[in-house]
Amino acid sequence: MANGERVAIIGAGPSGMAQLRAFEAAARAGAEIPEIVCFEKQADWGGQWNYTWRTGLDEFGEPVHSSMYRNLWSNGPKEALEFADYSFDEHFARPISSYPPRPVLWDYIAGRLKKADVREFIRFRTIVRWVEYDAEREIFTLTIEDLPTGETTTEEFGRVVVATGHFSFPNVPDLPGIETFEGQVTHAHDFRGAEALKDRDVLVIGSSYSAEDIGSQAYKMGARSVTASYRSAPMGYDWPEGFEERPLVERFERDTVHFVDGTSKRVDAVILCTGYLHKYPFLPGDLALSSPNNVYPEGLYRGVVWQRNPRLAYLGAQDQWFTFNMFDTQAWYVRDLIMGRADLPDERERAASIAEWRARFEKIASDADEIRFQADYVRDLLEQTDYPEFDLDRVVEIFLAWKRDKKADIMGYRDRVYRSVMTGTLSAEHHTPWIQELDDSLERYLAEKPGESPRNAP
Ligand code: FAD
Ligand code: NA7
Repeated sequence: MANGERVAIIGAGPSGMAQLRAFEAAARAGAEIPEIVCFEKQADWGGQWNYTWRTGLDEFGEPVHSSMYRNLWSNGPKEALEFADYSFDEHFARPISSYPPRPVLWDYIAGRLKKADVREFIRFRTIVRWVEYDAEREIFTLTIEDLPTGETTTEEFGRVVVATGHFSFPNVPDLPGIETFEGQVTHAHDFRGAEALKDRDVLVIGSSYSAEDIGSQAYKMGARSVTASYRSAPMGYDWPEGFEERPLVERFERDTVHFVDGTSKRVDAVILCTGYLHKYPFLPGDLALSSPNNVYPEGLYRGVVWQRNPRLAYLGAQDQWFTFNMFDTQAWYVRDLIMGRADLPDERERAASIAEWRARFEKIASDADEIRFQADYVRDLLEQTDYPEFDLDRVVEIFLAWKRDKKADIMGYRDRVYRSVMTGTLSAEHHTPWIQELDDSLERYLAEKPGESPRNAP
């Protein structure tokens, strides 16, 4: 670590919070850590998990970051994302269910840091507008704006960690005839709840997580029908009556959508679940990652170090089966590189490593392959640092069980329970089946029975 080197972390979502935790863990163990500043444009931490009712632009005229909606429940088992250094048992002091709603996971992520006193490193409501690199001095100059006052300043850093996520800038295709559609058109990024879709005929476009979950939300809230339109392949679940899949849209005509198989349907609302763009408006082209959403984006050594300038790192840039504990292993490794505890190989060696992983990535043939690929990726990072070890093969098994449970019952899988890899605790059953649960608050979730007061609230 260069003497007095300062580290900028951009974003205080789960990835940025992991980076803060990584440095804090080293400091707690007696190491001298560099000066850290974390810039966060929102008023609170948690990134996507920090729900907002706003859509479009926020109160400062900035793009709203979060794409999450009311009534969003974890779409994968919590046993697959649990931190190895802070278990759900430690946070909630009793078993909870395997698929908690958003506020419960937000509480868990925040709980780990509340004990760690790192909030003081975060400058909230502060946006990074631009990053400039001076190769001669090996210094980044960040232009930052304090959003409430509009005051703009510059600051110098030796290292930059980009933790701004990549599910915030919507990918919005221009579909033939959509300009004639008379109903409401939104992108998943702006979707905040399905209550208004009751008794409506709803079309979701896409066949990945957002289409599956927003379609399911619409069904749960009483939509008259849900149609999901796929481009490559249908999701293929055994959907309940009133929920069907159709191929790609050929064209819209006023209130009717025509599909490429020659069928058509009248719909009231269209939700584009067409994914997101990797977009880093604060980075010049030579520092900005550009990639489709996949598990091994080009240009990142060990999935984190920017090959063209290793003083820059990205966290959470890959498509995600693993989330919170993967961000941790990345953050621990980046911390160790910055602190000189891990050696960075030279450019050629890094390129060879990227090429090797990319070759393996190209051969991925199924979701199960992709899950194992990401587990091996996490394992590789885990072996480099002192992040507490955990059984990745067991996590893979949990992911595969989750896939089977979804296949068996797409509207009921969230009622299933799994055993923690970290503590061995078997999850509790939630008091209300997911399909009937309309209240996603922490209070109701933690109540032993609906209507009772919460027990052991953290
Ligand atoms: P983010 O959470 O996106 O956080 C990035 C942070 O950077 C934000 O706080 C943002 O305000 C800040 N930021 C951005 N630009 C700037 C700037 N220029 N200056 C300062 N700050 C900036 N994962 C799961 O594990 N389970 C789920 O059930 C799940 N559901 C999801 C549902 C939806 C709808 C979406 C979109 C994602 C979901 N995810 C889920 C994945 C989710 O992306 C990760 O869990 C996690 O939030 C990623 O963390 P991150 O810190 O990398 O990015
Ligand atoms: P994803 O997982 O990137 O998926 C995007 C989907 O959108 C995918 O099914 C794409 O089809 C489809 N797509 C993209 N462009 C088009 C066009 N032009 N026409 C039709 N379909 C299209 O994004 P999600 O929002 O589902 O998930 C992202 C994160 O949010 C994830 O982590 C979740 O936890 C929540 P394809 O299969 O490529 O043909």
